[in-house]
Amino acid sequence: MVGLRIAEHVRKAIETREPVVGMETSVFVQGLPREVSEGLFDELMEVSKGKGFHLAIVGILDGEIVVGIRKEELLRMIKEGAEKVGTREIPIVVVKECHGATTVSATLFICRKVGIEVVVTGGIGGVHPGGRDISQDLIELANGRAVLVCSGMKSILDVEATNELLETLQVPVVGYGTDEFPVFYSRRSGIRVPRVNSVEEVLRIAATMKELELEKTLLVLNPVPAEFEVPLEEVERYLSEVKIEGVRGKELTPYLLKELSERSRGKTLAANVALLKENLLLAGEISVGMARNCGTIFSVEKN
Ligand code: PSU
Ligand code: MN
Repeated sequence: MVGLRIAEHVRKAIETREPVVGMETSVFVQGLPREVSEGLFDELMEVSKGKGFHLAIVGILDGEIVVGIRKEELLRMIKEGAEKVGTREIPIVVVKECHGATTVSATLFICRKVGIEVVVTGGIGGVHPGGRDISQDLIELANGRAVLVCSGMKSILDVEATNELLETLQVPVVGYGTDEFPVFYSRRSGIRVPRVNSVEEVLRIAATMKELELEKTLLVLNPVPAEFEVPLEEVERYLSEVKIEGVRGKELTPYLLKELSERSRGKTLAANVALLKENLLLAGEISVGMARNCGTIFSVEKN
C-alpha cells in the first residue's frame, strides 16, 4: 500500500468543500535558497489564513506522500535533501522510501487523486530549445481537470514551441489581465494568449470545462508584478553568460535559477518570491470562488 497522509485541516476542507490550494515542494527545495524558503513558507501560510483558504503543500517524506506538509517537514526535506520528483518518479521514491520534492506534474497528479482542484506555482516546465527535453508538466496538464495558476515559464525555454505543444495537448490557456504569455521574470514575450480580466471569468471557464467534461487543466498565466519585473533582454543577457554544457535533465532548472539570481544580484530572486505570493493570492481567490459556487454552476447533473 502506498502511504498517503493528508493533514487533518486539509482532509476536512476537501470533505466539506472548503477552498483548498495545492502547491509543490520543488520550488522550495530546488528553486529557492534555504533561508528564503523558510521565511516564505510562513508568509504563504499567513496569506492563506488571512484570505480564508487552506494551503496544502505536497511532498514525499521517507516514501510517504504527504498533502499538507508542516514546516518542520519541509525543513527536513531541505536539510536532508529530496529528489526532484515528476509524476513518473513518484513510484520510485515511494518504494525507495526517500524524500521527494514534487514538481508541477507530480503535484497535479497527487492533487487530482485527493480531490484538490486548484494548484499554484511560480513557473511551469516546457520545451527546451532543440525540442528534445520536454517537461512532464505539459503532459500532466493534459491528463486531468484542475486550475493551475503560474507566471508562465522561464524564457530560456522555447516559449513558442511550448505554447504550440499546449495547443496540441488541448490545454486551455488564459492570460490573467494580459494578452501575452508571461515568461516568469518578465511580463511580455510577444506570444499571444486569450485574455481574462477577472476571477469570475476564470471560474466560468473552469465551470464550463467541468460541464463539458473537458478533462484538462486550465492554465492561468499571471504575470509577475510590474515593480518586480526583470525585462526579458536583461534576463537574456544573464543567460547568455551562463555555461550550461554538462548540466542536463532535471538539474538544469535549479542550476539556471541559482546562476540568474547571482548574476542579477538578487533581482530575479525578489521577482520569484513576489510572483509566488501574487499567484497564491489569485489561486486562493479562485478556490474561494469555486467553493462558493459549489452547488450552483458547479453541480451540473448528468442525465
Ligand atoms: N521553473 C521555475 N522554478 C521552478 C521550476 C520551474 O522557475 O522551481 C520547477 C517546477 O517544479 C517545475 C519543474 O514543475 O521545475 C520543471 O522541471 P523540468 O523542466 O525538469 O520538468
Ligand atoms: Mn526535463
